Amino acid sequence: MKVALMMGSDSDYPRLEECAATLKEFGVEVITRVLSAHRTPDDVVQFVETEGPEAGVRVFLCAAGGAAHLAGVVAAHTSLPVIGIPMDNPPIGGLDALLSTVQMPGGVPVATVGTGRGGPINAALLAVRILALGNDDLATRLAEFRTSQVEKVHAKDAALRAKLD
Ligand code: RP5
Repeated sequence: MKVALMMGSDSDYPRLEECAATLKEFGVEVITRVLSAHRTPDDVVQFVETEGPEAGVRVFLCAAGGAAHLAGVVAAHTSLPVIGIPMDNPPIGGLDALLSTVQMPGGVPVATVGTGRGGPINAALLAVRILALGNDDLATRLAEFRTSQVEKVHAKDAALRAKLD
C-alpha cells in the first residue's frame, strides 16, 4: 500500500516535506511526483489511471497553489481516495487554492485539508487513517501516535504552568 504525493510544481515541495516525513514515520511508502493539471495534463491521467495503481498507490495526495485544479482532475480519473492540499502561495495567500480545491461538484469528492503548516501534515495523517482501515499494524501505530500527542500536550501544559507559577 503506497501513497502518491503529487504536486503541481517543484516549488511546492518545501512546504510538503513534513507531509512526506509524517508518512515515512508511519512506514508508509511514498511515490513523489511533480505533475501539473495544466502543464502536463496527459501525464497526470497516465499516472493516476495506470502507473500509480500498478505501483500500489491507494491514496492520492495532491498539492497545488493558485488555480489549484490538480486534486479535482485526479479525482475525476480515479475511484481511489483523493486528498487536496492547497498551497499558500502569494499573491493571494492560499484562499485561491483552498476554494479551487474544496469546491468540487457533487459526485467527484476531494477531501481538502487546510492551508498553512497543518494542512500537509493532516493530509498525511488522513491518508494513514484511510490505509489503517485495512492494516492492523498501521492502526496500532496510529493509536500510539495519538497517545504520544496527548502526552506531549500534557508535558507542554505542565511546563507552561510551572513557568507561570
Ligand atoms: C501551481 O502553480 C503549482 O502547484 C504551484 O503552487 C504554482 C506555481 O508553480 P511554479 O510557477 O512555481 O512552477 O500549479
